[in-house]
Formats: sequence, structure tokens, C-alpha cells
Amino acid sequence: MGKEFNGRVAVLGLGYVGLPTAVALATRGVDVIGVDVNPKTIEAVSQGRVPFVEPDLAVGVSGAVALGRLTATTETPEAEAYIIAVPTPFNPDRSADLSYVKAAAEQIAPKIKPGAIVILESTSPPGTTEKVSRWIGALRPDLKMPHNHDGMTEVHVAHCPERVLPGRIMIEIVTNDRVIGGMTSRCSERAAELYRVFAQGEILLADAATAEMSKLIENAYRDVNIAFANELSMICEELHLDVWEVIRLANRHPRVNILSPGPGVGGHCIPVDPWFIIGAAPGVTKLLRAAREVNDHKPHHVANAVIASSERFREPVISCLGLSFKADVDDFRESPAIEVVELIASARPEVTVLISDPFINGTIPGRLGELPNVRLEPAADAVDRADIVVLLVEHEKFRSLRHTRFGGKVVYDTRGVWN
Ligand code: SAJ
Repeated sequence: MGKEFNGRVAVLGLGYVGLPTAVALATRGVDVIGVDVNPKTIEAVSQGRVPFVEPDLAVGVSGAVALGRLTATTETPEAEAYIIAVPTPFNPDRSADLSYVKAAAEQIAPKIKPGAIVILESTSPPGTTEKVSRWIGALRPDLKMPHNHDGMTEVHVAHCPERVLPGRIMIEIVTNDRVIGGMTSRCSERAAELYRVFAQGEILLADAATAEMSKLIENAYRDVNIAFANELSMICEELHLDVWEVIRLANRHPRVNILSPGPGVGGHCIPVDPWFIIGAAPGVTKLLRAAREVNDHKPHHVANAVIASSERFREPVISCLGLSFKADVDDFRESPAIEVVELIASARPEVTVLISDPFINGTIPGRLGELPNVRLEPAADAVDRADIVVLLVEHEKFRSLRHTRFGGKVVYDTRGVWN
């Protein structure tokens, strides 16, 4: 066992990763200040509320705030440790947009004191942790930073990539093994002190670039494997085979574990992160590119199939169930389901497209609200009125819709839950 962490932690970015991390620390007795640029997020967290749905997070936030362990502000404070958990989206050319990480480093710089730890949790291309050290160092030439003071640093900088699965975050944040990539081995040790406060999984030490790459390949691995499943689904469709049955049988082999096809790959991680690897090694990433192409093509394939089967109806009603990027989350970012609905509704403006998702809270997400032929309906009504039912997300609530309502309708189940 190493030393125990002692001090105050500032978590920059109170999203799906930052807020659970803040709660994990605060509920174990660490004073945590959450920092976010969005005043609405600050208001919600300060009142003990969570601005998004994630099992068990709400009770953690309200408890930590009530105990006075967690506060929230838009101003980066002085602290003994800083955790950067801001988005790393890609630019239109698919290069990493590190502007949020840079802004976080620049907010930390004026406040940081010798002895402090800076941890980058955001998924980032190789070399970003070193950039964080340089960005802080550029504003604080008085401090010995790890990029230019090997072994003798006053500030400890490390990458500790987040690995939590939306929907299971509060469990995985505690139980997952953590990779900690310090700019120096001392940086790794200092960062490990902080994670030992709540992490029950193993803590694996590495250098910063290795940690960055290991996180990226976790998501690229999943992307490639989902692409395999998605390609199989299109092959089976062409060969008039039931892909779910084919996969179920193949998965009975002791070394085969094929993932599930779907309408495409969404979320803000898996469709993005492979591009950071492709950008870093463009000449040798054929497979990663192919996987991205297959997964990006899948929503078009689904939309085209639905449009084709709608041609035989004069004024068809098409009901699309599920819009979030995956089951039982309220996150609609980068959702292939939304893309499918957009493609169908714009290709056939004369067709009524009913959409339903139990996680929509009043406003229709994305650009769907601007399409005049798209309307939100409760799932049961949408199914009853439909000529064609398209299941896009396997929310728990949709699983039980099966037997009663589908008579005489065309059913396109992209997730295989009604099979
Ligand atoms: N999907 C399929 N078929 C499958 C599995 C997933 O079509 O068999 C689709 C989902 O519907 C969704 C997308 O893939 O559209 C991604 O979903 P996911 O559940 O695979 O992953 P995320 O994006 O919720 O979280 C991933 C996780 N990474 C890995 O499992 C390697 C999580 O552990 C990471 O922390 C997270 O990315 C992240 O933030 O990087």
C-alpha cells in the first residue's frame, strides 16, 4: 500500500465521468469542488441534483452535498489535486479537439501550488498528458513541471483514463481496474494515492502515452467487434438468414463471443476514439477505418430497408421506438437511432414518422424537432397506429410490447429483442 491522499480535489467537468468521480471521492470523506462552465449544472449540483439520468448517482450527489463534502462552482479553486474530465470531441476533419482540455489546464495554472497533482481523465490522443504539463508550465515558469524536470517535479501530471460504462457508472467507477500513466513514476505514484481512496480494482501503473493508447484501443476494440456484428447482420439479410440465430449458435464455440448488431454505433466515445488512433498512425490503420465505415454506414442501411418496405403502403405510418444512443440511458448524443429517423423522415416527407422514447423529457432531441412529419407519441399508441414498427433501441420498456400489438404490421427489429 502506498501513502494516503490528503487534501482537497477539484474536478473540472461535471458530466458523466466528472460528477461520478466527484461523488466517489466526496462520499469517502474527501472535500471535492466540482467545476463546470455551465451555470445550470452548477445550480443543479449545488442543490444536490443530477442534470442527467444515471442509476445511483442522484443519491450520491444529494448525500455528498448535504454532508458539505461536495460543492460546485464555475471558478477553478486552489486544490491539492485536479481531475480534468472534460469532453474531447473531434473536429470536422476528425482530429481531436483538445480545446476543452487546454482551457482546463489554463484555468488550473494560476491556482496550482507546488506538490499538487493534475490528472487527465478525458480520453485523449497519445501525447496529450504531456501537452497538459506544457500548457500549465507555459503559464507557470516558476514551477518545475514533469515534461522538463524529469524526477524532480513540483507538479505531478498523470493520465488516468475513465473506463465506466454509462448505465453502470457508479458500480464500475469503484470496481474497474484503473490504468495510471504518470509523466514520471513519481507522478504515477501520487495519482495512485488519489485513486486508492475509492478504487477497489487493481491500479496498474504505466507511462502516460501507454495509458493514453490503452484507453483508445479499448474503445477501438469494441468498435471493430461491433462492426463485425453489424457486417454479419447485413450479410445475413442478403442471404435471408436470421443473424441472431447464426450468432447465438457461433457463440456456443468456447472461443467465440460475437457482439450484437444494431442500427449503428453511437455515444461520444466509441465512434470518436478510433479516429484518434487513425490520426496518430494514418498509414497502418486500415482495419480501424473499415470498422468505422461499416458502423457509420449501418444507420443508412436500416433507413434504406425501412424506406423500401414503406413503398408498398399508400400513406404509411412508420413508428420508430428508441432514440437514445443505447438502451436505458437518457443520452441522445451521436445516436444512430436519431440518424435513422432523420434519414427516413427526410427521404419521405409525405410519410408520418412517429417516435417514442421513455427517456425523452419534453423536447425532441437533435434536429428531429424541425422535421414536420415527425411526431412524439407514447410507445403503445405509436405501435397501434403504425404500418411499420422499427425498434431502434432495446429499452427495457419496449421489450414487453411484443405479442399483443404487432399483428399485420411490418416489424424491423434492429436489436433482435423481439425474436
Ligand atoms: N453497441 C452495439 N452492439 C453491442 C454493443 C454496443 O451496437 O453489442 C452499440 C450501442 O448501442 C451504442 C454503442 O455501441 O450505440 C456504444 O455502446 P457501449 O455500451 O459499447 O459503450 P459506451 O459508449 O456506453 O461506453 C464505452 C465503454 N467502452 C468499452 O466497453 C470498451 C466504456 O467502458 C467507456 O468508459 C466509454 O465507452 C468511454 O467513455 O470511453
